[in-house]
Amino acid sequence: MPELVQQASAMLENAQRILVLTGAGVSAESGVPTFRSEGGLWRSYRPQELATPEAFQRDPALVWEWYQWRRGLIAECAPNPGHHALARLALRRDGITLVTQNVDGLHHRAARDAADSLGVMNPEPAFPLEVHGALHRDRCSGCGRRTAACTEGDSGPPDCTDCGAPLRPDVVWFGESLDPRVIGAAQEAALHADVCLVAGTSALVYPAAGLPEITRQSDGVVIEVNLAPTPLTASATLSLRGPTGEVLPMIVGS
Ligand code: BJW
Ligand code: ZN
Repeated sequence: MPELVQQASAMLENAQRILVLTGAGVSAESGVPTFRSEGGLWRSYRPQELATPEAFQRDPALVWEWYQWRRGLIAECAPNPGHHALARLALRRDGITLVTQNVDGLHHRAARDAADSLGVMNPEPAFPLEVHGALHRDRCSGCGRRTAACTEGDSGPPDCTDCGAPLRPDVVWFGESLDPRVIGAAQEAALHADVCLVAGTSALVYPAAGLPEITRQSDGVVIEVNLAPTPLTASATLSLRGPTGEVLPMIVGS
């Protein structure tokens, strides 16, 4: 492991452009449940009943209640050393594109903390492309207008004040298209990256899971950090086994 850490650090140090792709594992040490690992949400809940447009049409109150519960959980969580290390990396160096599948907003919070502690005015370079949306926003299911997440509405989703359709969390459900500008920017960054650093994702959900392959096919290297093997492991240049909260600060600096 120390040798792999050294190799990964050197690859990152020498890279001009780095794409970092994160998943739920990066927030696990903050107390945010993952989806598919032990204790993950999809081990107790069926995604078809909660995270599809059909589920929301069938039972908007159930889906809304589940997301309000998750918003409450996330409100109790704070960024961990993995988030902090990535945020500081993005503010210290040019050429870093952070892409997250997470909807918890913890990378944003880490970016603001890092900007404060480094005395940097603008935290934006450390804000990730959020390819699966963000829980801190709602979106109207009718007209698409985005608003800050509603903290009320325990008995079901509130109605849009513009068109009267129910609000929903501004996240991407199965079978829904990702915002083409957001996933397009991530794919562009993957194409030009010398290194794709993939942290805490099962790499099962497409198109996000295809980003490392784009880097690899354009002669970049892929470094994976995960507690367990994934479909990416076999083709990764380096695969580091361990918690992201410990391994990321070791390879990108803290
Ligand atoms: C640690 C750790 C620690 C734990 N340290 N590691 C190509 C092939 C097959 C299927 C498809 C395909 N293209 C599209 C599809 C369909 C589908 C898909 O990919 N299905 C597969 C699952 C089979 N994709 C879609 O539907 C996407 N849309 C789309 O493609 O649009 C075009 C289209 C339109 C119409 C019809 C068909 C296509 C949308 C996907 C949206 C995913 N949404 C969710 C929910 C978001 C909202 C919410 O939060 O509720 O996104 S599902 C869930 O999975 C969430 C996550 O972002 C995503 C990925 O999960 P992630 O982050 O990888 O977490 P886990 O839990 O899976 O893994 C955690 C990992 O961390 C594990 O490996 C652990 O070992 C590790 N770990 N602790 C280090 N401390
Ligand atoms: Zn509306």
